[in-house]
Amino acid sequence: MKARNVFITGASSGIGKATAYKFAEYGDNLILCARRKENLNEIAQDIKNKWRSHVHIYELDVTNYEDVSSVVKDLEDKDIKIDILVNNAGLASGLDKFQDSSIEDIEKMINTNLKGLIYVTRKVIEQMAGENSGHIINMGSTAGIYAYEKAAVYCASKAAVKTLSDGIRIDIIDKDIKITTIQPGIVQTDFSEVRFHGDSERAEGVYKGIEALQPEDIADVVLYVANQPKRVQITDVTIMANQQGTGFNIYRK
Ligand code: NDP
Ligand code: 8X3
Repeated sequence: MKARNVFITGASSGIGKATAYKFAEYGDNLILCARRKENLNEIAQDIKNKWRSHVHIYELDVTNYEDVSSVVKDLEDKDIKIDILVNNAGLASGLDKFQDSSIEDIEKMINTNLKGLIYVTRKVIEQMAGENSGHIINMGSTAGIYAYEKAAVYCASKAAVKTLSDGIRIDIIDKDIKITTIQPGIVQTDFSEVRFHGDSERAEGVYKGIEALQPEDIADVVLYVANQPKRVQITDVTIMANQQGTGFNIYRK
């Protein structure tokens, strides 16, 4: 099979990084984006040492539409067509009752999880529509299905990812483009450390007493979704830890 070009946002850690390794191992080429370029450099080098993948890296803040446009333009100039877009960049910032939450945290989540994802998708889908092929895989969350306390804005941003995916799928129905929402439950990554603004002790507490999902578990699902025959479009996948009932309904041993 011909190697595909897989564009992954938020590839510098966690689920995005694991997804990069999974596609590289499978034989695909990568375009990796995130703000931490030093992480991307290390990942790209390691992947090139292990497999044959071509790896392009871009320092990119998805909240900046001009920068998003420049990256997509640069790829076009290099005649690199994106076959699969994994919109993974995202975060939670703070865990506070809505009435106590800071506007900085709120804006960070909306700008990254929603506007950033829209910016990247809006640019990339033009190219995919021109090619009449492509697959967009958006990282939602169980938080988008089940709201939980002190996370109204994060949950709303992830619910929006699912709704956006469904809306785009309808609009692009006349093209051979697939749209998928992946909705993971609790995955052990830097997510909680970012949410708690670098408080690693508090972040560790989130994963105590539960065998959380690992980033590779989600990456496996992303690859599975991407490897279906042309006629098969997996629209949504929800993956929870075994000790998870709903999003934040967790049985801790
Ligand atoms: P990590 O913190 O490990 O990874 C988040 C990634 O997003 C990093 O690579 C980070 O890169 C990138 N990112 C954040 N902000 C921006 C930005 N403005 N521009 C570009 N990249 C950005 O956490 P996860 O791997 O857990 O999170 C990945 C996705 O999975 C997120 O969308 C998250 O909401 C979702 N998710 C996570 C779950 C979990 O329990 N961990 C469960 C369900 C969904 P950098 O800082 O270098 O820019
Ligand atoms: C991240 C999962 O349940 O911690 O989206 O919000 S959760």
